[in-house]
Amino acid sequence: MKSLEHARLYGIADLGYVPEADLERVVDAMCTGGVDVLQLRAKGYAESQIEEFGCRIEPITRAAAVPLIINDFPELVPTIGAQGAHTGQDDRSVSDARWRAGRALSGEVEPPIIGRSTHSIVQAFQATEDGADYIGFGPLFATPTKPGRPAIGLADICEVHARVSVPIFCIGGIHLDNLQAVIDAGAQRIVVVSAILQARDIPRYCRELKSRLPL
Ligand code: TZP
Ligand code: MG
Repeated sequence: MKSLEHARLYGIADLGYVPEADLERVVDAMCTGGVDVLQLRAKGYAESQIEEFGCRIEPITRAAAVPLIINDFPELVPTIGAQGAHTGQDDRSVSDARWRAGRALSGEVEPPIIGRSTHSIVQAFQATEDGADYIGFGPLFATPTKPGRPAIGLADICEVHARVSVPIFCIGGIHLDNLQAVIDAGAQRIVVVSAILQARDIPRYCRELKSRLPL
């Protein structure tokens, strides 16, 4: 399995952009393009439906050695055989998510990966204190993928990297045309949702993003 430490490009298979029937094709394309982590995000869907989506894509991410992260439902991690869960500021705590994602049923030997969304340096610091394995930091730019969440801009990227030691994935409105500005502001790792999912050639778009990220 690819390690979080070496991860640069984090992709999200978001059912807000991916038709249900296309899920396997899109996840396969993202893995082919070289995403280092892949999250399943299905806002508004029932838990049972998310479990089904997860079980459909888990063989694909596993074959590609890409860690599969489940958004919002840590208790589905063992059922699906995923590698971890992602929690937002309004979700359950990191430690609760970690407990729910415990691997009793999955047969995995690695402990689950628990990520946290953060929108400020204070939240980023708190998330690491709380034991998050990685954080999302953003949205850097306003984005329709996360409506109602104001942009935080690029100014704090350097400082958050200086103060936080877990992997930091900058997120929100990132695409090929603004990536250089994000990198110049100090980003080392990124999450990209809509730009990848709306690309005509997903593997190629992922490769382009990765080729511009510092190693
Ligand atoms: N959290 C902060 S911004 C965001 C999430 C889930 C969405 C990012 O999506 P996009 O389409 O890459 O702007
Ligand atoms: Mg959430």
